[in-house]
Amino acid sequence: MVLVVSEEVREAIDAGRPVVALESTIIAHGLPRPRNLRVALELEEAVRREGAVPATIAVLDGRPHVGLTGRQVERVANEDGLRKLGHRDLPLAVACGASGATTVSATALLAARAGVRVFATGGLGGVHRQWTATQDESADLGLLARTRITVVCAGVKSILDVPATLQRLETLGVAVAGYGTDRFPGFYLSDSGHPVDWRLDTPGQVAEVMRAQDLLGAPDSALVVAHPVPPDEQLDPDVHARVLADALRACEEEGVTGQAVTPFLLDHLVRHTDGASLSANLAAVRGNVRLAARIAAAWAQA
Ligand code: PSU
Ligand code: MN
Repeated sequence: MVLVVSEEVREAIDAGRPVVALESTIIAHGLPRPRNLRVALELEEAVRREGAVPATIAVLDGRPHVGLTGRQVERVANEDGLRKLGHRDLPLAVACGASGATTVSATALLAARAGVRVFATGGLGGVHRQWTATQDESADLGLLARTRITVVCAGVKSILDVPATLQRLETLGVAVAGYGTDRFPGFYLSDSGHPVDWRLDTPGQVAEVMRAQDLLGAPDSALVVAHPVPPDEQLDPDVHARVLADALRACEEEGVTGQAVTPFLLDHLVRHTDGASLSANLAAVRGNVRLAARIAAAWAQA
C-alpha cells in the first residue's frame, strides 16, 4: 500500500483507540520559522496529553506518511522548497518522489484512507474575496463534500469571503456546527459576524452526529466542528480589519495568485500585527487540537 502509517498510529487504529490527524501545511507554509517546529511538536504533545495519538500527515520522498517521527516533523518544518500539496497533487507527488506539506484537502483524504476519523486544523480554506475575478476557491471545500471526516477548525480563514464560503458549504452538503456557540467563528476572531444553524456542546454530542452520519448512509461528506478562539485570545477586531485590508491590497498589487495567496496573506498579518495574529492563530489551533482529541476519545467509545 502506498500509505505509510506509523506503527503507533496503526496500533491505535487497530485497537480502536483515539487518533487525531494533524495537517502539515500550517507548519511548513502557515507559520514562521523557527516557531513552526516548536508548534508542531507542541500540538502533538497536546493530543497525547488528552490521551489520543497524533497522526501528523505529510508526503516525504513520494511516500504519504500518516504519523511522523520527530525527525520527519523537523523536515516538514525546516526543509527549503517543500511543496504545498492539495489532494489533486498527491498522485503527482507520489509518482515524482516529491516531498510536500499537505493542506486540509490532502490531509483529510489521507487520514480517511488510513481510517482516522477526526482531524484538527486552524481554519479551513474557502472562497476568496475577489472570487468573481479569480475563481479562487480552496479545494478544501470540494474534498470535504466527498470525505467522511470530522474537522475541528476555528471556522474558515477570515482572509476569505466568509458568507460565500458558508454558502458553498451549504450547497456542497457539508454539515457545519458551532461548538459551544451559535455564531460561526472567524479564525483570528471569535465571531465572524455570521450565525450557524446548529450548535453542539459536548464531545459526546459530536460523536453522536458522526454515528448518525454513518447510520443514515448519508453521502460521504465531512462534519465541520467550528470551534471559536476564546474572546480574550482573539485578535483585536479593529486591528484585524485594518491589517487585513492592507494585506488584501498588497496581495493584489504584488500580483500574488494561486497557492501562494493564503500563505502571503497569513504572513502579512503576522508581520503587521506585531505577532498578535500569530498568537490568535496558535490559540485557535491549540484549542482545536485539544477538542479534537476529546472528540476522538468520545468517538472511540461510541
Ligand atoms: N489553517 C491555518 N493555517 C494554514 C492553513 C490552515 O491556521 O496555513 C492552510 C490549510 O492547509 C488549508 C490551506 O488547507 O491553508 C488553504 O490553502 P488554499 O487557500 O491555497 O487552498
Ligand atoms: Mn486557492
